[in-house]
Amino acid sequence: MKTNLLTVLLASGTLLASCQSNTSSTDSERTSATPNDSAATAPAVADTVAKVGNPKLLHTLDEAHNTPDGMALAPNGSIILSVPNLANNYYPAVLMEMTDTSIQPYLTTLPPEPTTKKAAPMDLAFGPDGNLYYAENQYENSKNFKSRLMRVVVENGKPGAVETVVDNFALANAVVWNGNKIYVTDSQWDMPNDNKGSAVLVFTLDELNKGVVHLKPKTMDPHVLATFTTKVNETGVDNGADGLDYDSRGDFYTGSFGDGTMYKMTLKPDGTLAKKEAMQLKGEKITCVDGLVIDRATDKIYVCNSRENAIQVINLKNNSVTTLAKNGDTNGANGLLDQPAEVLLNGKRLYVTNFDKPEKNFVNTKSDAPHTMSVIDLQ
Ligand SMILES: [Ca+2]
Ligand SMILES: [Ca+2]
Ligand SMILES: [Ca+2]
Repeated sequence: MKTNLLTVLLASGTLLASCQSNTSSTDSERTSATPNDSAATAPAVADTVAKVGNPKLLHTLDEAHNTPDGMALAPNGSIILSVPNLANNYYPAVLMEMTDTSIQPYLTTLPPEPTTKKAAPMDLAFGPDGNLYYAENQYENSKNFKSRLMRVVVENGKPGAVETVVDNFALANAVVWNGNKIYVTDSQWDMPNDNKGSAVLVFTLDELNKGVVHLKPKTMDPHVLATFTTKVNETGVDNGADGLDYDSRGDFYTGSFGDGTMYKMTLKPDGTLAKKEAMQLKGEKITCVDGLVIDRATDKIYVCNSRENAIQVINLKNNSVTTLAKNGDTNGANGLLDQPAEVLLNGKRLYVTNFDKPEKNFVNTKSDAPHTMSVIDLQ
């Protein structure tokens, strides 16, 4: 009898819509004091059944942590998570520390950029000096090259002072350390003759320790390793180079958020660029590249396809593309993908942040509660 009733309820669009309406108004009341509250403006969305793969719920975040983005594996085995709160920046950006069973504040005093008065941490990584570095996306606050690379000084495992190490990025996004060099993508490194530009830049730890590096916007600054031009499609997004990592041979890979092109960068022994090439991939199409991570044991790239609400895998042995997980237009409940932004691999467990801040023509159509982290256990 109960089963029958449940079936009737689930099968009834009217009853289901009524349930959603109740949920939505409850959220509105709860968060009425928060301007631009995504939970208040977006009705709850019916979960769609996972189409591909089996993402599971890891953590649910409250409205004060509405837009999780970057992740870094800490020396103690926990994961540091950046929460820029770009979907609802009424709440200040923070860093969280999480394990598989806990999530708590790590650093809630990120210094605002002086002109935008916001902090905006994206990807982050621990350096060889033990400090934590994070890239900023101030682009949504200012198009005038206000983003920075920041260093959280870590002492005895605890975060301390936060200082600027590089400024004048447009939209600093992903970071990765290889040896004593940090590589950073700027998804909006426009040039005088290219307003669809983006770049990968590189800095040595020694240089960062000598004082703040001031980039020269709209130039081929000496720190620029490679530049890219986005082919703007029906999404209208001109953001370029986004996720970044290197494979077992030390070759670097990035991809364009706006058009989905994957690029391979081969370096000379002195670290300068030998070759930049658009990858010729086969199999499933990648339409948008957000965060990515490379498993250097298998040389597979795990790519967040933000537009398609999917995690895709590029096998670098034959450049084939398969889809690991994909969902429809969800709100993220039960761990279903809700516009994945970044992936982190720890053993055979793939951690996924659900950014949930859609652009035009994205599968995900609404920023909505719950705000979530997912995991996918690899075979
Ligand atoms: Ca641009
Ligand atoms: Ca959501
Ligand atoms: Ca959503």
